[in-house]
Amino acid sequence: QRRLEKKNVFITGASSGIGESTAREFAQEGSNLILTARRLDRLDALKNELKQKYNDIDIHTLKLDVRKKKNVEEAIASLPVSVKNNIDVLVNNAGLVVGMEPLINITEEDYDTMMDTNVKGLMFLTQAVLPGMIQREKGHIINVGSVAGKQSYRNGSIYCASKHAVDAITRALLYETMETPIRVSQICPGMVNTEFSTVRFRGDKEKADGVYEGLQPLDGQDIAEMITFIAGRPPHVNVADMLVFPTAQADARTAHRG
Ligand code: NDP
Ligand code: 8X3
Repeated sequence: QRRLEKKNVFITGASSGIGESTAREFAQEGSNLILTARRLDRLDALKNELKQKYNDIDIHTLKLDVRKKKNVEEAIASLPVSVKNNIDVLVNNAGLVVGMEPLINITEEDYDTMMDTNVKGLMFLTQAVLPGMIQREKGHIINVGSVAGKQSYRNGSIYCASKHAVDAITRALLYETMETPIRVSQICPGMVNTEFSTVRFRGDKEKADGVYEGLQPLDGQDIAEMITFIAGRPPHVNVADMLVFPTAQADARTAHRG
């Protein structure tokens, strides 16, 4: 059964990593896509590639920095009515960590970047999309949390705080939507080899590669397959929370390296 066919799927952070792979997986399922991120050129390249492969799906790309409520509202308002009034799945994926240092060294700018993207952005998107879902009596919000939302670790204070917030928001939304048919899910990955660590180490690719040395990390597609699995369950089934590690990982900071 192709439950995701013709569904309108809105993805934040679709220009790279998990979000980009998630776009590919939904496209394969026949879903229409609304792809958003700050790097529009990448989204357009992805759109062209997917349109060639699957010519019967609709794809919209939008330049969207999720940190500002105004941007989120304007981006959604710019979509055709038939799309903006029919978002079936929202994947709140955009997120990042900058730096790996003790709390006492974290700058206000880095704090704002992480919290505004990972927490405020997720809130703004949810506020923009959930009311319509409730009205239409259908919809699914899938939040990309992290093992860092289950566990804090040294030099990860604010990123962990932001992902604990995603965990808390997801759990609160379960109560706030339980009288409705709307599903709210969270997926919490461990190590996924994307641009994530390069961003964390401010562009230092060597340091980033070191994170995954000696083990096989997950890749974007591994998580994307989980996301389409979550979205593809029948309407009475909600995967509320899913923690996914590489086989060699046991917690946020414990892994076997061969
Ligand atoms: P990537 O760096 O590869 O992708 C991050 C995406 O977020 C990019 O598409 C980026 O797009 C987007 N993004 C960043 N800031 C903004 C912003 N202000 N507005 C809109 N989009 C933004 O990393 P991942 O794919 O790994 O990360 C995706 C999610 O997965 C994040 O929420 C991350 O915290 C989470 N995660 C990642 C793990 C990992 O090990 N990789 C593990 C657990 C969770 P652009 O720069 O074009 O705006
Ligand atoms: C990313 C996973 O462990 O690097 O969210 O924080 S971790």
